[in-house]
Amino acid sequence: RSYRVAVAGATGAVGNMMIRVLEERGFPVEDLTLLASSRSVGRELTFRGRSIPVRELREDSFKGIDLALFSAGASVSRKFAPLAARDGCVVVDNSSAFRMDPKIPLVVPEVNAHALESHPGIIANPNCSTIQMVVALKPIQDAVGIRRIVVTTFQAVSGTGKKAVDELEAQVRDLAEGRQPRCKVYPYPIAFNCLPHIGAFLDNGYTEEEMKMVNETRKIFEDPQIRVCATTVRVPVYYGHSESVAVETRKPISVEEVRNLLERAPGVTVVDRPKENAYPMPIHAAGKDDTFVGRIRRDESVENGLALWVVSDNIRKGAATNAVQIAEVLVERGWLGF
Ligand code: 2RA
Repeated sequence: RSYRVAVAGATGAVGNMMIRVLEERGFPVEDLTLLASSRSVGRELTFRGRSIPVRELREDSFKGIDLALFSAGASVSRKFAPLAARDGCVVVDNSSAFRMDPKIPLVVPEVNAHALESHPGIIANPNCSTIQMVVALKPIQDAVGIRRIVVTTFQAVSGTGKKAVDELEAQVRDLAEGRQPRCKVYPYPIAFNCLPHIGAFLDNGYTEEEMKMVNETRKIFEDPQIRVCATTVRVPVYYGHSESVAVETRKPISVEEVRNLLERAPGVTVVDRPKENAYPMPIHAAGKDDTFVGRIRRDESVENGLALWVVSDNIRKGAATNAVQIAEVLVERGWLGF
């Protein structure tokens, strides 16, 4: 059977990618409804060779819709996702609105698909930087348990949105031509710079993005004991987040065993031949759906320590592809109703 699908936030970077991924993966779409703010009404986007008009997102937009993929910001999700669910539409929400709600499953299909079974009509897509990390760490968590994670991220500007991609491009040109770089999206130039500042700073000295990695990891692994210290950094890369991940496992495991586990892990591609200059990089991960892991080595500074380098396309697996994969599991397991 096929389904009536809606994308809310269709004209954004992630919304656009959701449409492309639905098409690429041949999701059984009977009819696609594209929803966005009134500013975008009149635009048309292509799906399976047909132009589809963008309609204004309204309270009654989800009547008769089976599945809605949301990526329009937390405030829009908070307002419209419950209305969609009330109309019998299953929502996969890419915003942060419901991720920490105990009643709402927070899901990466390769890691905790089982959590989808009891969904209440709304399912939360985790933050991009969390998704790639838990995909890479899942085999290690299952094999020997994880006591502690120390992660530093190197996040692409596309995570902020199209305006940030345009700003980086403009700043590089400004600097190359001797002009002062224009800064509208970030407080400082991002070109040839690194900003240890993603999301608002909290009273504990961490940013919202860093606390997402702490809290979401614990929820997805269903393990509140895991200790996580995150530093999230914006870097002048267009697509693809990179992460330096140090892990303390509960039981010992060899680097060879870790590599073997990762080579067999769903959604993971191991690129780890450093002597041949073979390691994951955004330039290779962008445009793909896998999570790329390399630089696998022991962390000698602690007992049972491992260090990894993890790279993935933040718009695809970090957002759109993960959301569509959740929808695929719902269809495969007959969980699209609720
Ligand atoms: C970012 N993870 O990279 C956040 C939201 N996509 O900006």
